[in-house]
Amino acid sequence: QTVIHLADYAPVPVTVTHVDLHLRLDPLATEVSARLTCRRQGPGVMVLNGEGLDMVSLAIDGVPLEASRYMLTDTTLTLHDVPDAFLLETVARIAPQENKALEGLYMSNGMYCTQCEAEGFRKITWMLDRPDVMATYDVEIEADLPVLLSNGDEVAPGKWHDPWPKPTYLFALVAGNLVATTDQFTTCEGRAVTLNIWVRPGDEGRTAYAMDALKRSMAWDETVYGRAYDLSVFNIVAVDDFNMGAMENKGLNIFNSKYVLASPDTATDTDFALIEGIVAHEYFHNWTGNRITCRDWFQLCLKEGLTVFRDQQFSADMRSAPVQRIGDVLQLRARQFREDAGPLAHPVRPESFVEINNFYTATVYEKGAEVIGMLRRLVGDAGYAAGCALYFERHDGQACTIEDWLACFEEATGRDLSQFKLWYSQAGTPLVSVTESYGDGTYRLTLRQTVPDTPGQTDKAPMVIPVAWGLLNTAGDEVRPTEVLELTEAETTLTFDLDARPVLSVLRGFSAPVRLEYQQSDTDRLTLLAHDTDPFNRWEAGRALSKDRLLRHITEDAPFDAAWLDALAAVALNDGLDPAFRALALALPSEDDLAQSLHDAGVVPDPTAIHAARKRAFAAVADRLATDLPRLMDDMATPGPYTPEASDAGKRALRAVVLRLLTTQDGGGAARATYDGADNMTDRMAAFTCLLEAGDPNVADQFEAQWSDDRLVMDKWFMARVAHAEPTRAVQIARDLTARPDFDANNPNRVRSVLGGLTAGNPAGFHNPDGSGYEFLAEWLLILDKSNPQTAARLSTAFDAWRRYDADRQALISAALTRLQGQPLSRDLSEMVGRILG
Ligand code: HT7
Ligand code: ZN
Repeated sequence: QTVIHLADYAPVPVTVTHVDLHLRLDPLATEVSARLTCRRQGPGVMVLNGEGLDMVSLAIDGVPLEASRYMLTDTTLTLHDVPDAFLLETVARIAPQENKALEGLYMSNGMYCTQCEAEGFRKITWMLDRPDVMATYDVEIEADLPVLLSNGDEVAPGKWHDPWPKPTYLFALVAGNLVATTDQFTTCEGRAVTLNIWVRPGDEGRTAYAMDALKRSMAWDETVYGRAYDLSVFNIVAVDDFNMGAMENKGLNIFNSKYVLASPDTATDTDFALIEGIVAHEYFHNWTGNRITCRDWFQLCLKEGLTVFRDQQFSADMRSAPVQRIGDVLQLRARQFREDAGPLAHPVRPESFVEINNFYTATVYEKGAEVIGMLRRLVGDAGYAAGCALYFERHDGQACTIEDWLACFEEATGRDLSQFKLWYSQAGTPLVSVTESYGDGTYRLTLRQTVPDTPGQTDKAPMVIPVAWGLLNTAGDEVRPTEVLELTEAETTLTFDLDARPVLSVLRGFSAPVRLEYQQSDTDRLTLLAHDTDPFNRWEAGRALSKDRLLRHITEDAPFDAAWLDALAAVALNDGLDPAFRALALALPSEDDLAQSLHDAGVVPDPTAIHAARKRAFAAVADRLATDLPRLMDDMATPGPYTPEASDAGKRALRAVVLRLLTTQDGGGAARATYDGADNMTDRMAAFTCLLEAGDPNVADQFEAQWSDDRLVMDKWFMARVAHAEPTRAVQIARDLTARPDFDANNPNRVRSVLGGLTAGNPAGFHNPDGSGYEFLAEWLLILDKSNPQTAARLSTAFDAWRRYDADRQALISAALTRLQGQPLSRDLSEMVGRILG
């Protein structure tokens, strides 16, 4: 395995400034003619990337190249003795129909499409396939298909010109029988832009929400970041077979159809929110990623962390900011903290990799976004705006590094960011311990930070941690509003004169991606839950109380205490609070969160016991609220036609939690009534999952009979069947589902529904002590790896927390991974298995 190191970066000796492509499309014999305008910029030979290409011809400046002047391997084309400036002409032949890895040029439902990030362009033609080579493009597509799309502006049918220099990873091509929903947007610079969303015929009724989200994103980026769109057309295409969520190709975004298509009948509120966020994310890349790109793949967080931060800001502005923040933190803790705590931990800017596709991670994306949020907190809103403005002005059209980004903030604000930069290089979630004392009118608050060891990294230096905090009195009134303490040393103590012992609200708004070690009393937590002025910490206090109860009751089957149940009930019934917030407060910590917390406390988690304790806790909450539940269901009704607006979605979210509570009491009566009466997919799915858990014998067939023709809805069905199965039956159900004719192993959405439904959706089922879950996953990883290594490698992360568990489970997982290692694996999966095993 070749390991690539950040330290080895060197610019190319010969670069490409313009790419002229002509593609004659054919499922098994597509011909790709490329004319590359090349220019020497330093000493050395020119090595182009090319993989799985059949060479038809090769010429320089119109003269066929003699064999002695080049060398062709499976992955490279090396040219010797090239002039200082020349035209390189190649013709390659490829077979898109046989490409099941969904990288390069491939076919999905008869349509041609591309995915070039990170290194897919080399599967289309020979080129310097790296982000620091930026070229303008002319593309001509020949195919007997009605819609032929590429980047930039269409200059003639099937002919496209992209005037903005871009790296190969932003190249895209789509050809197929597609229909468009079209709209217009006029930028603040007066440019008229045609907006198209291209879908398969029949799906055009489901594009309105994505179009609306696109127009709002364009307006928001102009208002908040001063960034306007720069071409006359912006195309989005929906594709069914896609490895990730979406791709920001210049002027031609390609989306997993799951993140474009939505109607009230087929998509849930969560789907609508995801569509809004992902449409915004890909659009925002036009500036953070496309106009200013990454020098090399180690700088991935430069575009991804920043763009996630921007899409989170956008969603917070479109919806409830506190609810958005709580959701973002839940995601961060579930995915990134888990990653940071295990064998796959790596810095936000990794220093080496074998396969870059394995580093599109929660650390690069979500922790990368948190780092931007901390930077903004440290330099202030005005400093952040000034730093961004300088970045856009100075680096437009360039391929940049984290150093370039930080230098803009240092210059714009005069602040030294050298210690802050450690956030990019030190892996692991810092632990901040909080201790406090009060006596003789003095309050003393001490914060200590440690950064845990992670693979390849020990003895880490203290980081800059912005800790937002405030104080309440025991009656719940705020006595000190929010201040930000910049923790830069291993330990810091603050002292204040106060008349009475305060209640501390610390890490308000989750001001830094750290774990807190803080033994706060129940009384203080109850005060914060009832009164904190910081909505995030209000929720956090309730979560800490719930988690504490659950952790205690995993090993002891005692009644849950009334104070906690009363506090949850008070939030649930508080009509002054946003229903979405109430729903979040009532949702108990996840099974995986509890397993990690037990592990952190030195206790070996038992997934079966965790599942049972969570069920008991849920039943206890339901008992406490029993008389109120039917009224709450009625109060949260959303009369009138469905709208995906956050206010209605919040009510439906609370109804869904209430329905789950009611189901523990009535065995599914209310869920059945909701299912039968539902006029939207959000309510229907909420009821469906309750009925599956209640063991309703008919609902799975009933759902299937109604929706079997709808692939996206059926993905939900596949996932719910596994995630909401009784844990001892989950593996068998998953196995049976993979044997169905409509289980398509080449469709990543379907595969993720079943395998993710088990590994993430049903941890007690996946960790069945007989090891059947591990066997099942390993079998499928091996199958998938043959056709789609990227998806296989991603799914293998389900094994990453294996060292948390008991010796028997560890032995079973390690045996499954070792067996995998003994097989011929892709670079993607073998790197992952090796890192997970450690
Ligand atoms: N920049 C994209 C990341 C990406 C990707 C997307 C689809 C398929 C394969 C991919 N490999 C990498 C998505 C984004 O962050 O916006
Ligand atoms: Zn992105």
